[in-house]
Amino acid sequence: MLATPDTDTEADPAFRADVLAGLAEPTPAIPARWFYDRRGSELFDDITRLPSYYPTRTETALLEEIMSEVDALSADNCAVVELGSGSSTKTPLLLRGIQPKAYVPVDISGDYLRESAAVVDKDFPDIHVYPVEADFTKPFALPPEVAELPKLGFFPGSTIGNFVPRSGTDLLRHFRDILGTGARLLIGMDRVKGIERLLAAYDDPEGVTAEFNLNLLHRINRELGGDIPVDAFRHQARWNDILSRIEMHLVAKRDVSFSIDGHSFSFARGSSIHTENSHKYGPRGGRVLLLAGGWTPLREWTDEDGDFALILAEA
Ligand code: AVJ
Repeated sequence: MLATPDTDTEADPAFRADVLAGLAEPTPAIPARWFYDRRGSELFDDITRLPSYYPTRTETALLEEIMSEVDALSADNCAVVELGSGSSTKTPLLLRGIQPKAYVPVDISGDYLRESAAVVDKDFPDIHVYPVEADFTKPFALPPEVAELPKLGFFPGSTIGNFVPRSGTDLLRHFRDILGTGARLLIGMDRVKGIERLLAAYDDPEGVTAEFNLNLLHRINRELGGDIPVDAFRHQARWNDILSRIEMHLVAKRDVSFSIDGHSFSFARGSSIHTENSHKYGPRGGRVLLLAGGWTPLREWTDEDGDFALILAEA
């Protein structure tokens, strides 16, 4: 008998399907969620520390500033459910500020999940930690231990901006279904601002965002057996005004052909692969999005310059 193949080295079938289907579209595009392999997650951490990438530090400072107000508006002994916990530094701020009874980090990456759960468990001995390994965009169950506790969803980072409004409202409704009527949600949204600052945040002079974007092609080569000549593509950030979003693209510097797992693709010079949307909301637009998703805004905070908003809403 032959030994069974080593499944650890097999690519995620969903990644393969998204790449092959996305590149064959008339407007080639790959969903932004595939940026985050180990290298991509490291590069994103580097992005959050760049001088031109204002969102992370603005949101973190804002969260610190408003914590006592959030605490006053939150139920005692609640369960904080963090949607996509990643390697967040914002979590301890919230936990220290409102002292919940339980913390439920939800993340698709088991590694990150165990890491953040262990850190919280050690630093907050009074908080029960119930990690859930799940894709927060798909149905999942909350641990039965938190069933009776009031829920506070936490969705920072402006991750909602990655979703086109139609799927963004679907996602908010999905959160409502999971957290239940009466739950609260603290959500971060990046605001519309001057185009120069937006473009600089997504095309830093250090070239980290370019590397983050191009890493997707390396990942395809690594995991899906592609032979993409990565140096034939360059990073581009565009402001799409009518749709109020930053788009990231990988633009072909020359005519280029490659194959992925037996499938052939050709890109003419100047054509692109659309790799990310990052929607920016004005005050009204952000609240309408929440309302359409089944959440009533209760309070909204921004930093002095109005660069970033945190909104507390109720289901
Ligand atoms: C993690 C989705 C909030 O859109 O600003 C940063 C990802 N992409 N630089 C964002 C990202 C390029 C980021 N989010």
